[in-house]
Amino acid sequence: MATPKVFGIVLAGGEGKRLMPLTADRAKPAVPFAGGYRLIDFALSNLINSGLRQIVVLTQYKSHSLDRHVSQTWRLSGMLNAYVASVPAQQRLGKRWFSGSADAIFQSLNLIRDEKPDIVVVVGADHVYRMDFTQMIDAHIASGAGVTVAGIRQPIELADQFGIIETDPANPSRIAAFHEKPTEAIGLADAPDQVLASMGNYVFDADVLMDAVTRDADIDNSAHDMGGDIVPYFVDRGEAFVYDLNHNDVPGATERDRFYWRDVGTIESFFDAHQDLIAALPVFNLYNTAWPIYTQQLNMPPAKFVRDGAGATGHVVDSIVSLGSVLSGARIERSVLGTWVTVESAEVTDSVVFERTTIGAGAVVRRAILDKEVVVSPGAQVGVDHAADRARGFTVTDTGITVVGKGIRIE
Ligand code: ADQ
Repeated sequence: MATPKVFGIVLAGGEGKRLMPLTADRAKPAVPFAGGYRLIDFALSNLINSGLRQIVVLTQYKSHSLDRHVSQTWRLSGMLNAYVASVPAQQRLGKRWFSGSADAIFQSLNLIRDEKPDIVVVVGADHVYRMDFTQMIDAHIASGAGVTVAGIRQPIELADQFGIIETDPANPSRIAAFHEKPTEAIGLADAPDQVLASMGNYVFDADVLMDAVTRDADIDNSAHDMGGDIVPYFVDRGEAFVYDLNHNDVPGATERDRFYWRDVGTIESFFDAHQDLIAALPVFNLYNTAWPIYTQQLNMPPAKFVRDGAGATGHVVDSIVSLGSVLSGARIERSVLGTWVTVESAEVTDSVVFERTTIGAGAVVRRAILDKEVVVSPGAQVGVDHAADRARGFTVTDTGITVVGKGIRIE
């Protein structure tokens, strides 16, 4: 095939229940991450860096801030027919919303037909990673697969969160069995404590994808789910192949983040993924200019670090501080601060703070996630006494992470 024409579909309609309260009024792909980014920026940056220029984002649940972010940030050139278009569920085929990710594609087939691509790349919208899809597309074309599923090794105890791939011993690229979120899994032959998980990223020949979701739409007892229904259909026919992320060579990757991939579906994983960003030699390096992660940085002044009113200096280490923030005598360690955050002479450790949150003098914030526009009053404490946090209605996870929802004022 000459250079194939590739179309991108980003599935961005999931609810993200396990990230509550951060998804109380935004879709999971719109959840802020790493200061000024949103989760969807990782998937979109990977597609753009891989050369795709026609991309649709299928949205459904609480899509307003996601839609606004995509339309404001991801404006490509109309002249070159280059676009990232956010497409809400529209009930084009009857009075029903998307009933699953495969149905979202089925209801959007007109978008594929309009572009007439050779290949369609379908990706999720809520993972932090770098990946060059051109390499996966090459592998897909070389194998002649119906679908190629991106895979990555994960600890076996996480098997129930993913689609689990068993490969054919005679041909390790071919998927012999696929179990969507199994309660029990068998470890890999060379690593019994690991499984090969689907990353939720797929490459299809366009006509094959269109046939599969159209066929699936007619099956009454189907959940119309990419992982639960479409992939198993190809596995049963012996036409599903896996592309292991370990074969992906991304420009500028470090030894540590070469094969980094994190599903940030839970508060714990969201919190841990932030900790992966902040070390001098981070587990995931945001500073790789050869494969940039894009977002929109509006016109904002630089972050500023000053003494507090009494002239005392602050201390900021192993942390990320975003544009527009002002820290006055603040003591910040192992934390990620979003844009326009102000911190007086308070202590903030092991925390994630979203945009426009203010933290007053003498306050203590430990192991907490503060959503946007939270006000921590002078002297107030968060993450210090979990019983008190729960009594105030905050979410406290089993591992002791306190989450404070958007706009809450803590006295
Ligand atoms: P999950 O992420 O649990 O597992 P799902 O909830 O379907 O599967 O979400 C996949 C993507 O589709 C997400 O980006 C979500 O936002 C989106 N999505 C879900 N429902 C949608 C709808 N109705 N309309 C539009 N978009 C929708 C999947 C795979 C597993 C794989 C994991 C990897 O099913 O096999 O292991 O991803 O995280």
